[in-house]
Amino acid sequence: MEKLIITAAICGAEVTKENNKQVPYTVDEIGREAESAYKAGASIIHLHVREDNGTPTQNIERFKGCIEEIKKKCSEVIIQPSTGGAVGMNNEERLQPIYLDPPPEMATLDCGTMNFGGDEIFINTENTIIYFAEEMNKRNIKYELECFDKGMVDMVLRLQKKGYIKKPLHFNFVLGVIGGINASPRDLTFLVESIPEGSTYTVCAIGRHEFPMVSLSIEKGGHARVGFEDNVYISKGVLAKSNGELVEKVVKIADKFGREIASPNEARKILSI
Ligand code: KMH
Ligand code: ZN
Repeated sequence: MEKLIITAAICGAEVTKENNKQVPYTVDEIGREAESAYKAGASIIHLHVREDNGTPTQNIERFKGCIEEIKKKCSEVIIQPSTGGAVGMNNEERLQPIYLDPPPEMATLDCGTMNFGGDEIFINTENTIIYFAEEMNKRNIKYELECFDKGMVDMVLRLQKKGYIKKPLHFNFVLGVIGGINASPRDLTFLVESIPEGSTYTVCAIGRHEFPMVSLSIEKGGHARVGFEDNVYISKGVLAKSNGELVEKVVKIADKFGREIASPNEARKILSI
């Protein structure tokens, strides 16, 4: 089977130090967590950034500072800024990291509107998705297609046929968000069977679902994403000491299934970056 690409979502926009005091906010903390994940085997860092007090931001200068810090510590790692940001941010605010110079190699592209727990709505209209895709196309940025539900996969396929979204397609199936598809083997199989041949996919799942769903993806030939954004526990009731510890656990699972771990350059090849 293809080597395994591990993505570490080290920070997120929703999780806080109250959930796990190791959740990084400052530039130094972001650098520390990225390095721990990279050293453990991650080839992609999915990056959100925060103000020092933990407030999520998409500020381009903050991204620049964090990316410089990560590059100092792990120069070869692929950095994938979020264009999802946090619920409630507007499109221009969210898109800021794609205007970095040089542009990032990758960025996320969220593929549909959804409930996001409580009264929250994560808004990604069809026109927003087209606009984000076209802005990324101009800059040759590889999008990771964030699909929280099956209808979002269908949206990607429709926009690919219309020429807005370019192949080869790389999906991230996000399982278990309240308002999205469940984290179950049946649901993951449904998603995997819905994407065209020649596509790649990674899987992440919220909380206790993280390791069972990532294991299933590894077994099926997909890739794996873990990190504090999705889950702060290494096992039931035990907080993870770092993102690196979560990545180490994935490496052990991969070994059981005979999957070798892709370096960042190998990941670039697999993803056609
Ligand atoms: N924070 C969520 C509202 C992404 O990074 O593109 C959106 C999110 C997806 O995390
Ligand atoms: Zn994210």
